[in-house]
This record gives sequence, C-alpha cells and structure tokens, in this order.
Amino acid sequence: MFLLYLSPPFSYNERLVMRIQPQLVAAALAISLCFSATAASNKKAPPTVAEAEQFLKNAEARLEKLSDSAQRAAWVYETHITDDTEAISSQANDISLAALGEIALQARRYNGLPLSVENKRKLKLLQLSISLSDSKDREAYTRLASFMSGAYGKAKYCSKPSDEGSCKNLGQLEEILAHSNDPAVLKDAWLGWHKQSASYKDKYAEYVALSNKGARELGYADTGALWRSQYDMSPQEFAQETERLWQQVKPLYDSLHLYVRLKLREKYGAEIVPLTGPIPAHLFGNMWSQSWENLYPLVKPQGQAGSLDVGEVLKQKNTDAQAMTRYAEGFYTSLGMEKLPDSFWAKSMLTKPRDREVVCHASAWDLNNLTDVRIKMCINPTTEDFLTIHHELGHIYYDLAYRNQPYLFKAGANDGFHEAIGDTVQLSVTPEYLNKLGLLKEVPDVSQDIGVLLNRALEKVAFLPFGYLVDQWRWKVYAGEVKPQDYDKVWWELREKYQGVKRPAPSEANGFDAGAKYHVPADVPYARYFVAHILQFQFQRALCKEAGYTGPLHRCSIFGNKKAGEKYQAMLALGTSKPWSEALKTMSGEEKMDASAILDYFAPLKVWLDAQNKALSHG
Ligand code: D0Z
Ligand code: ZN
Repeated sequence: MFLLYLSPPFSYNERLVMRIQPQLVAAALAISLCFSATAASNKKAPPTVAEAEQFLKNAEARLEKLSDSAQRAAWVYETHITDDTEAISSQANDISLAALGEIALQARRYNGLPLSVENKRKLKLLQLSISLSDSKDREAYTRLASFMSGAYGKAKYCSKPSDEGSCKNLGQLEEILAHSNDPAVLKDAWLGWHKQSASYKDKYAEYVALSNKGARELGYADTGALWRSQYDMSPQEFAQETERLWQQVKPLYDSLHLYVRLKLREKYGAEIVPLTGPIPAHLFGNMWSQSWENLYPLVKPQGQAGSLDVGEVLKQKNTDAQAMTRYAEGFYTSLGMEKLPDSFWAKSMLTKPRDREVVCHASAWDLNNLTDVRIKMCINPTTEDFLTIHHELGHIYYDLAYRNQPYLFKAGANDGFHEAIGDTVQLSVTPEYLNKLGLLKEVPDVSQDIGVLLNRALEKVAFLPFGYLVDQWRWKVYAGEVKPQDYDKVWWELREKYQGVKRPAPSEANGFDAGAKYHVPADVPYARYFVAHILQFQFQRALCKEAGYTGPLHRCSIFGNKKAGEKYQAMLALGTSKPWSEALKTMSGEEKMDASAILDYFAPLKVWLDAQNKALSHG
C-alpha cells in the first residue's frame, strides 16, 4: 500500500532476520563451541536442569555480545548496495544460519526437563528456526535466497524491449497503477510487472524444498508449520484462529467490495466490471489490489471531503523528511514515551541518497538491542509516507520498550503485535489531530465521518483478505499440496475466493504471479499483517477505554493521553517474555484475538455501505 517508490533488492540478511528470530543469530556459533567439547559425554548421561540453565545462560551472554554483526552487515548493504557489501552480508548470513541451526538442534536435548517457565520459553524460542546441517544445502539455500531477492529488486518491465527508455521499475509501475484511469494502461503495467517473477519460479521451488528440509531437521512437518508455530499454539490452531477471524470480518469486506464494484462499473463500464464474480485486479489503484485508498477520489461520498489527505499541505510547507519523522515521534512522546535517541537521527536513512544504490522499501532496525535503533526509508511529503513513518516508529518504540528484557525476550509478543503497534497509532491520526498539527485546514464535522471512515476502510478493510491469502498459498506450497505447475492456478483460486479479484488476462504458461509480491521471493511470513489488522483495532479500543473515551470508536484519538500511553508501554515492555495472550490481557483484559473491535470501528460505515449498495443496485 505504501510501496510507491523504488524497491531495490532486500538483502538476504533481512529475510533471515525476519524469519529466524534475529536475536539468536551470531551467538549460536559461540554456544556450539562451548558444548561441542562435552557432547560425547553428554550422550551417555541425560542432561540435568543445571546444564540446561548453563546452556541458556551461555547462549544469552554470547548473544548479547555477538548478535549484531549480521544486522550491521545488512544495514550497510541496504544503504550502500555494491557487490562487496552484498558478499559481506551474505557471508554473515551463511555463518549465522549454520550457527543458528546447530544451536537449535542442541537446545532439543533439554526439552522436557523441569525448568522454570521462563527458561522453558527460552528453550522453545531457540527451536523456532530451520536447521540445515549439510553445508551444501545451506549454501544452495542462501544462494537461492540472494538470487531471488536480487531478481525482484532489479526487475523492470520494458514495454518496447529494444528501447531502454521504455523500461520501468516497480515504483514507476505502482505509480501508474495508483494514478492512471486508462484501463489499457493499467492492464499493461499490471501484466508487465507480473511477467518478471517467472524468471525465479524454478529457483523458488528449489528453495521451498531446501527450507522444508531445514524445518524437518527440527521436527516440524514443513516450513509452513514452523511459521504457524510462532503464535503460542499449535499450527492447526493458528490456522483455525485466522479462519475464524476472517469469517468475522467477511461481511464487512463484502459490503465494501460490492460498493467499490458498483463505482468501478460506473467508471469503466459493464464490459470490464461484471455485476457478479471477481473484478479484474488492475483496477484497484494498487499492484496487488491489497489496499484501495487510491480509489478514494473515485468512490468518495458526494459532498464529503474525506480529508485525511495532508499531502498538499506537507508539500506547501516544504516539510522535509526529518520534520515528517518528528511529527510521528511527537505522537509517541505525547503518550509519555521517550524521545528518540540522538543516534536515531544521526544514523537513520530518511531520504533517498543521490550518489548510490539503496533499498528504499521502508524498514525499522534494532542494531545493538539497546538504543541503536534506526529507520531506513526514502521519505517524500505524502500522506502515505506520513502514515508509514508512524508504522515504522511503532517497531522502534517496541524495540526501545523491551530493551531491558533478557536477550531471548527482545521481540514482539508475536510478529503480529510488532506490526500492529504503529498501525494502532495511525488510527489516532484523525482529522482533529491533523488540524491540531496545522496539517489540515478544516476539521470536518460529524456529518463528514462517512468519508473519513470510507477512506480508512479502503486502506484497512480492503487489506484483510490479501493479508490472509498470501500465507494460505504458502502454507499449501510448503506442505507440498501445491506443486510448481499449479502455483498460478491455486494463487488465483485464492485471490478469487478471498479478495474477489481476477487476473486481467489468462495466466501465462509457467507464470509465477505469487512471486510478484515482495514477501514471496523474500520469504517473509505474511500472516503477521493479517493478525495485525485485527489486533490494531483491539488495541485501539482498549487504549481509548483507558483514556476514558466513550464516543464512537472511529473518532477516538489517544494523542496526548498519558494514561493510555502507560498501558501501551507496559505491554510493549514485556517483549516476548510471556505468551502473547498474557500481553494482550495486560492491556485489554482480552485473551483472544477478536474482530469485534474492527467491526465496531466501521459499524456506521457498514450501515451506509449497505444502504448505498441497495440504492445503486436498483438504480
Ligand atoms: C528490517 C522489520 C520490522 C520488524 C519486525 C520485528 C521491517 C519492513 C516492512 C515494510 C512495510 C512497507 C511499508 C509498511 C511496512 C511492508 C506490508 C504489509 C502491510 C503493513 C502495514 C500496513 C499495510 C500492509 C506490505 C515493515 N524490521 N519482528 N520490515 N508492509 O526486518 O529488521 O522493517 O512490507 O498498514 O505488503 O506493504 O513491516 O515495516 S527488519
Ligand atoms: Zn512493519
């Protein structure tokens, strides 16, 4: 949704870090050294509690010291892309992966011992990774990962193959998807981008096989099962939970989908937009139809401003990247949270450098597990970027909040929590708040609520089925249920079933449309974003309650509320020291994920959409 700019290659490092508990990386080697000497004798005698405690203690001590080397290599690579920095970064990853696998295998020795609750949790966290003991496999795995990530980042679509001037990168193609109204131009940009991923389809299939091998070494059925195991429940339970949540929100999505269908039909005609069945995917203002806020001008209610749009004012005021970031920081400090450390301002990359290649795709980094936190982003004065900075600082404030936890607990309660922190803050970026900042001239009155809500729904509700289906597809692929020859077939079955969108043209022979979404070649799990889109409304409902707010949920902003801030901070400070349901309980009193909060939030819009749909369908 906010990916409007060039996305050069993500480093293999980042993927590794996101997939395999970053904090464990460098220390594993150290631990394997400590224990290899005694391995032979350990085989005979069953391990003792004292040995397990020592194992964990050594692990954490070494981790504290060693963990950041791969992260630093990745940072340098992504902010100065050269062959050399890529080599250094991949090398660091290979070492990390080897070490991480070894330590995960060793940790299994201590399973079942009567350890403290905390140590049991640490031991389990250590085993949430893959292990490729065979160095040939491991090298192939890291090589494939680098290749795919590079291929995605470098991909260009040249409408006239002989003319370099006709070539466009992802950022430029996304720009077309966002702003053109010519269906032929949209379709060309869409199809052009979706041609690129075929080049790494075979590599992806090889990579999946190796990844599964690594998951099986540690006893998981496959890599999908490993991913679903990261939520303090069994893989089956997590699949059931996400399905339950999807069923809860589906009626809301259906109402939005129908309303947008009718508006698109008015604009593009019955030929292109059918009355029933899936809608062509190139018409939603986004390469993946994953969020639709670019359609707001087309679908906005008559006479409504919608007015979350601060782009014009930001440009007028010549707001630079640092000032944009200060606005977001200002929100968090208004809750009583600390100011960002000086090093954040000194070391972050906030703008696109002119003299070198960088990865512009926004990201948040925690380099030394203390206060060396940074963001890397190519900020422009737009509404999208304004909101994305709030998302990234959510990661940063989480990192800062849990910095006093023991090493293994420096992570989100689960990855969905990490993704939800900044998005929750985005919900408090209301017209009233923007007006307070001087970024919005007029505060729309209550009668304008529908416009604002619709704008937000195009962003947040439209995302839900996409957030769900990406990993539905990957779970099947990793489980071996879907073979390469059926990648596209099943991808589009899911896209039609959940999003109600269809391919603008028949599938290509040997195409790889799933691979056209960054997180697939980069192998970053995606269910976390679905979870986050449910949780952020639960968080918001709890924080607004704490703030003593009693009005309609969509009009609540917790800006400046220290009480809400304290509640939030207390949850953040737990890191992953407790199962996520306990973290949720400290804040909201709830123990389960619950979509009733997002339904509450959009309740007035649902009524309005259904009325519109009735009128438009009959009109
Ligand atoms: C470099 C991770 C975060 C810490 C994880 C801790 C990181 C990058 C990723 C970037 C974005 C691009 C703009 C917003 C986020 C991304 C998805 C899905 C999405 C998200 C929010 C939303 C709508 C959609 C997309 C991020 N740190 N465990 N990751 N978003 O690995 O160490 O920086 O891809 O409202 O499809 O756009 O989450 O911030 S790191
Ligand atoms: Zn994020």
